[in-house]
Amino acid sequence: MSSFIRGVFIVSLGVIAVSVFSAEREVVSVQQAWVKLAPPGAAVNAAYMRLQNQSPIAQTIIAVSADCCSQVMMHESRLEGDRVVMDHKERLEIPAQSELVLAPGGLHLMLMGAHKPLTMNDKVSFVVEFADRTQQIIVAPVKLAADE
Ligand SMILES: [Cu+2]
Repeated sequence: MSSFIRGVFIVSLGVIAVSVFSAEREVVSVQQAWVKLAPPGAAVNAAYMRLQNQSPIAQTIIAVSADCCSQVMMHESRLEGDRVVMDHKERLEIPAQSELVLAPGGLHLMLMGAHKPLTMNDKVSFVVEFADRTQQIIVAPVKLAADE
């Protein structure tokens, strides 16, 4: 009898653990997420998307990871003279009831250390971590260009 009770206890703990890990948020909605196909031999890929914050408080992304790659960094491209340089960003803030656009020439996610080269129509699954410790999963296809 006691082992039966223990079994029930373990099962209910499992349910709690699952619900904590899938703390899915609907606070930020993501549109037009895509990963740019890189030329053969390129070491990195960039990812772009529109992040819409429907909540009355700012949402801050503090880390991103992806299943394809060993590291994802948050970058911002800018022109320095006639060349493009990229600044590393520690966090990306999406203002309250506003949106943050990651697009070519500006903010982007930089995918580094691909386990294998990304090819057309691959799906990259990102885990985005917010400052409030919640996470959101974003799936983005590999394409040559953004949809119009
Ligand atoms: Cu970059």
